[in-house]
Amino acid sequence: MSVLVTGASVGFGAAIVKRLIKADYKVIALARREDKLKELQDECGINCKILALDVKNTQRIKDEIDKFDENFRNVDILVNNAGLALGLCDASVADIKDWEEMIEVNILSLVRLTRLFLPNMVANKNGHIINIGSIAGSYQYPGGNVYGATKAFVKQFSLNLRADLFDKNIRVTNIEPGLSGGSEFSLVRFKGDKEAAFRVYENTNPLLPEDIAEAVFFALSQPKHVNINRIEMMPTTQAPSALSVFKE
Ligand code: 8X3
Repeated sequence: MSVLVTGASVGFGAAIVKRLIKADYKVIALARREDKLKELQDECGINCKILALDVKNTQRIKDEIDKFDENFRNVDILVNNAGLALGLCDASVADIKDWEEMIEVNILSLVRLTRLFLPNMVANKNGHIINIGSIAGSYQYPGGNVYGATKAFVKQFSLNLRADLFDKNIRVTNIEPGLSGGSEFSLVRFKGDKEAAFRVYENTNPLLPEDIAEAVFFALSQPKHVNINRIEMMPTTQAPSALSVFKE
């Protein structure tokens, strides 16, 4: 039995890997950057196996994991953490390529991986799928357009999975963080613009990757008869804003 964590090289993913290693899980850390994964493996030891592949390469991921030894190849916990936001532009000027990439990673790769690993969980009558969603899936904000919509998909997909899996001993949890520092999220969103990324967190006290990792561990460590459907979490200093009204 093992856990597969996607997007594991830095940020939430790396923190989730470390938290689960600490709790004695066997963890497969998947990401594109092998050098970062090697650092993670050095820190985590033999209970961590690394796999340097793009999360879009879903069939290859499954094929490589099938070749792992029996401690790792039987994935019964899938943490779909890989995802990204690209741009914060008004919908009328946003780059369509950014929209397509977010749909590709946040939706298509997530559903493909889930579909590939579910049959084994069903056969074993045991499993847990943890999706990393976002508050952007519930609360709209200017420029959030397609990013928020992908996270709304992940939220509803998680709930609908439960409708198919409640009688198969497979749990599904969607974790929905708000403003989160300590990751490359904003650097990626602003295409490497460090100043713009810095300004998002300047003088704030955001969630940290360790907070999200703790929520993952909380969902996993509940008694077997308890399914945590959703965890919506924000920094204490963040709140949804009032409705906007444009006055001419
Ligand atoms: C990250 C939270 O508020 O930046 O998904 O969209 S937010």
